[in-house]
Amino acid sequence: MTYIVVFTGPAGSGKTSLTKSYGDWLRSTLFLNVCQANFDPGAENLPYNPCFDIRDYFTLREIMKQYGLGPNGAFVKTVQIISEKINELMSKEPFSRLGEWDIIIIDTPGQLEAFIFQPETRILLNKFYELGRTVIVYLIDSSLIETPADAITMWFLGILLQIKIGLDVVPVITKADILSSNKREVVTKLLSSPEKLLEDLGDYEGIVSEIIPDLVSIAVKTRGAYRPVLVSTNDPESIEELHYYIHEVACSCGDLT
Ligand SMILES: Nc1nc2c(ncn2[C@@H]2O[C@H](COP(=O)(O)OP(=O)(O)OP(=O)(O)O)[C@@H](O)[C@H]2O)c(=O)[nH]1
Ligand SMILES: [Mg+2]
Repeated sequence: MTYIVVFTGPAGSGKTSLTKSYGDWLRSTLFLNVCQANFDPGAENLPYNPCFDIRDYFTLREIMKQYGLGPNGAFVKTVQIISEKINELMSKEPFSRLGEWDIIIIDTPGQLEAFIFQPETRILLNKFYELGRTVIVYLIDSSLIETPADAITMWFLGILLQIKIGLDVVPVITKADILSSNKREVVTKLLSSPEKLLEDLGDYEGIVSEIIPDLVSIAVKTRGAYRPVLVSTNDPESIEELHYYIHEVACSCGDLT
């Protein structure tokens, strides 16, 4: 069965870079038949050679022009168009001949908030589930995490994604190479024992001070059995770790803790 790995995450979290480096690693190390598929109609330059490119059908710029929309409105429109054309798109390579591919990596658009809040996103992601053994990875950008409160907020974006699409999402920290040891501790706590973040949250005033412990307890409840995986595109060992993590999740075999 073909594996489908979908990289999602906020703008600039490293989806495209990871699509490239994970795909390259799978080819050079495991000699797998890998397809890197671009679903971002706004992408300008891709560092990989896509086997599917949504820009062959339409681009963000074309939609802006055609519908007289700004970039965000056009982006919302592109998600709608993808869902309307879903059957047509899935009848094309690589989806039409899945058996030829060991793994398809899906690079998604940068505007996660638009992507999450579009009901059509659910249609697209569920389609992947129908086609293959699918893992949706939510990338948490190290560079956006300065404090424990930042870590909790990033976690919640992932929870929102899960709620909206109704599917499990696996968190992974990106850009591990730029983490100082303090920040590494914060992100590791976030994924392994979020309750410990409470000790480091510091003083908050008013309603926030009451909400934060509740948010942390939801993070504890929703953490699941995921182990902290920190990747860096220039560190093959971390890419290998990511791969075995994805494999375990896809097979639901092995202990993820
Ligand atoms: N230091 C470091 N930088 C990285 C890493 N991965 C990505 N970047 C940088 O982060 C920036 C954004 O990377 P992209 O791969 O374009 O991120 P993206 O999520 O595809 O971005 P959008 O599609 O625009 O949302 C680029 O400048 C990358 O070079 C990493 O592992 N380490
Ligand atoms: Mg990208």
